[in-house]
Amino acid sequence: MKPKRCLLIGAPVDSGKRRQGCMMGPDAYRTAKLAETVAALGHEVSDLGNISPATIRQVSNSNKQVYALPETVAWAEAIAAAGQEAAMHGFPIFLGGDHSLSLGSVAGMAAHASSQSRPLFILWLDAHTDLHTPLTSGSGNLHGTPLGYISGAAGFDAFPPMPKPVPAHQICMIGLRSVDAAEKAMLQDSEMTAVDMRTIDEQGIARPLAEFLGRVAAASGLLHVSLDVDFLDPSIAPAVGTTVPGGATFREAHLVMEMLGDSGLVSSLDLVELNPFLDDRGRTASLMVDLTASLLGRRVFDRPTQSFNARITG
Ligand code: 5AB
Ligand code: MN
Ligand code: MN
Ligand code: MN
Repeated sequence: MKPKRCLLIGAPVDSGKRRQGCMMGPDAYRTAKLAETVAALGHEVSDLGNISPATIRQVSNSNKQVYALPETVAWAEAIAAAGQEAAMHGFPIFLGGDHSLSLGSVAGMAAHASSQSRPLFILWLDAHTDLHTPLTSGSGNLHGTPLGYISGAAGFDAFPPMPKPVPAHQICMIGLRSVDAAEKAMLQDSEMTAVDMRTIDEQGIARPLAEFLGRVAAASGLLHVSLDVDFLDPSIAPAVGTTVPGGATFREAHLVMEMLGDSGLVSSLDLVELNPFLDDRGRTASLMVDLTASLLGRRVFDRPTQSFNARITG
């Protein structure tokens, strides 16, 4: 793998849901030696430290259930600005923080992609679709809304307008097993690719991923990967507030990251939803670090690098 310049951006946003703890995520990744692990693979790594939210403004929403909207908007603004800046200099890795982080990270990557005249593709590795809007969310927890915002849904007036909403056919979700009725309705007539756990059971995880990567490659797209801890089965990744049984296994998760690494297509990464307060002696944080290592080139044996594209395009 060509060495990358990896830029670690700590974003301890914790306002996307009521249960606290994700604020400890960036330091848990540091404790689990993320920077050292990535550097040992031959990459250059700079830890840019933790960012702070922008100034909190009074914003409101007609859904009174919505929790901590002004704080979450302020975080999204700061994360988008830091991300867009970092993307000009290297490969941003956003250390969350809950999944409301992606309201900022993807906005930043969309602005970057647009400045490069490249289409942005999104891979969402998650038990959930996160397609709500501040108007449809039943829980009022904004960590369940980033894909709604990213895809240009209405109801995000409190947030800066998405620089360029990501077209539905450029979005792929893998790992789904908890989808709300309103989210199903949004998926109904949409061109988003939604891969649930049953599909993975029946076809394996490699096939739908390869199909999506083939489309990213054909469009010369940039690819942002958003890895929610709850993509993983809770038996291997207990440190998350929203556990759903029946998630990706250890090998399924590593295979996804290895294929992503081999594709050479990934341009930015979110590590989100880790709640170290719920962890078991740091094992979830360490697994997330190991998955990042697989994405960045750690292999048992090297494969011929061309095999992936040959298989897809040939
Ligand atoms: B996560 C739920 N759909 O809206 C909601 O962890 C869960 O970022 C959202 O994927 C889970 O509260 C958000 C029930
Ligand atoms: Mn600069
Ligand atoms: Mn999520
Ligand atoms: Mn989730």
